[in-house]
Amino acid sequence: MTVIEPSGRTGPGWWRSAVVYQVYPRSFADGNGDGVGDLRGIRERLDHLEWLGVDVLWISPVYPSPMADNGYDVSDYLDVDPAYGTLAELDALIAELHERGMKLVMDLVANHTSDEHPWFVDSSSSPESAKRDWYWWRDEPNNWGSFFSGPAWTYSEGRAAYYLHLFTRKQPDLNWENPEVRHAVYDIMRWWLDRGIDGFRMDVVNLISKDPDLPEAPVMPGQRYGNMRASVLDGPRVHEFLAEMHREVFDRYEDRDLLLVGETGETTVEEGRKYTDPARRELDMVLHYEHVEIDHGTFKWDVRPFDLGRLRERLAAWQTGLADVGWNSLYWDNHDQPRVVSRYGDDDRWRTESAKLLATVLHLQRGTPFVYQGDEIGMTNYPFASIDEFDDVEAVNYYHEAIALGVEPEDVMRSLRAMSRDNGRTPMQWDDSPNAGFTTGTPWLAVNPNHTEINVAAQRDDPDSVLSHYRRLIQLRHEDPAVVDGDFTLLTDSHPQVFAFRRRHESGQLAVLANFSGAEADLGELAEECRGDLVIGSGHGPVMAPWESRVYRR
Ligand code: TEU
Repeated sequence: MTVIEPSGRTGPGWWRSAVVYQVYPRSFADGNGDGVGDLRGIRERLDHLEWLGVDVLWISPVYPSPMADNGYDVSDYLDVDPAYGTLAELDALIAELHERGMKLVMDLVANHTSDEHPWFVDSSSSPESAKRDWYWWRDEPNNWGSFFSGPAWTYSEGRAAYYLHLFTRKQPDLNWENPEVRHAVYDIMRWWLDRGIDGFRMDVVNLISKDPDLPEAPVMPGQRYGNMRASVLDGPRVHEFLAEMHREVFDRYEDRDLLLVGETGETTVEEGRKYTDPARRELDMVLHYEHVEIDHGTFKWDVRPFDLGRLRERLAAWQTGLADVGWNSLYWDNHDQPRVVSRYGDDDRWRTESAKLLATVLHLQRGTPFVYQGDEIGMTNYPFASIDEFDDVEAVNYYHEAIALGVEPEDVMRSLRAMSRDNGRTPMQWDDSPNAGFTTGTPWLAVNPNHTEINVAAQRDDPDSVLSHYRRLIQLRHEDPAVVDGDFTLLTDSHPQVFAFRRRHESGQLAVLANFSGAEADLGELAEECRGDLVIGSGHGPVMAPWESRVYRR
């Protein structure tokens, strides 16, 4: 085991004291008035990010794409889609970020390409294609279902065979068993690093290794297709592939402070330790899902009530599981999640309080926090009234599949309202003007009507705003070594309302107390923790107000 010490702002482990900000380019800021966010828009908003204090910007894909999945279907890895701008503008963004002391991390979608990528066009053209083994082809499909409803196989006329796609039919899965595929991906990665970017967020990287037999999968009650997870998640060669990627790519840039983040949906703590163990040289950190599936039943659309006990237990498991080896990423929201204030907080009466509380408990855990655009002002879910208001392929496909299976339309809508990814994709709310300052044109997805109240301009100069709170938390990470390196202990595993933990460090310790409820909470024995300086919060005494959060340092 290699322990990385100390966690300075540069050098090995620099990302331990860093905060990442995720931009979903389509919805962040529109610089040319066509209703779609773009690189110019991002560049015009860098003051906001610098003022907030974030260290790293991760942008969701801006590569040329038919946009079947909003850019997670890439048709050219070495360019920028005209909807977002040009390569020259991306170079300018890199330079401008570096001038401000920030880094740029790009999304790398390498589990699959677009079906319009030249590799797939070639592979599907004939069984004799030189790229015939670059994707997963079979004469007969197995019973797997796609993550986005429907079968995971589509027939290709040119090839007279079926190809595998774990997502939409426009996202064929690359065959990582083929070394030519792996080396083509490594070439792309080096090309971008040579251009000056500072790392990658690797999309669904724990799906790249499949059980090569592609065995039939169990069909769950009420489902039409087999659940392929056991054959594709954290597959047999995934660690080998990531170690190879590290050797072939990152080892060549050892003098640079890069960030290697893997999105590893539905992975376990045990696998997370392997992915992030510095001695194994795979990834710096993983984006796991357990804490954002607390309210899922048998599957994502089977929405269950929030359960504090489950959340606390899963977060603590990752904290303690990666305490002696590896490193956590910390996030609530991203472009695939509904807004956390609506989900685990209260987006009505206690909106500001619950947004601050959620920020506090996330940022003060051990790990690298990720702020998703709009988190910093407490953006909420959108009041969807009809299926026509949804854009996301996952939501639209699920709607049609569920209706065909006989689920009542109102039940489907209830699921979509709570869980749809479109909740996290509505335009960023900069001000109270008609399109929230996002665009001067017609926004591609509706702006949340609550932008008149929830927006950056309204919060920027208010010391009690959610925005000021985020800025304070980011500063605290930069200043307080206990936030970065302190250990983590849960202070209660049974309080029905309170999530409380301690971060102990040689420089002192922090106690974080959070009342996850709209009722007062009696701290009981936890009141002993209310000692030292109150660095976050304003409450006192053994009873916490609804959605109150406090942090003491001693
Ligand atoms: O997400 C991975 C992924 O598995 C999610 O789509 C997840 O299945 C879903 O949100 C929960 O049901 C990544 C990207 O972040 C996402 O935007 C892409 O759609 C997906 O991969 C395919 O590239």
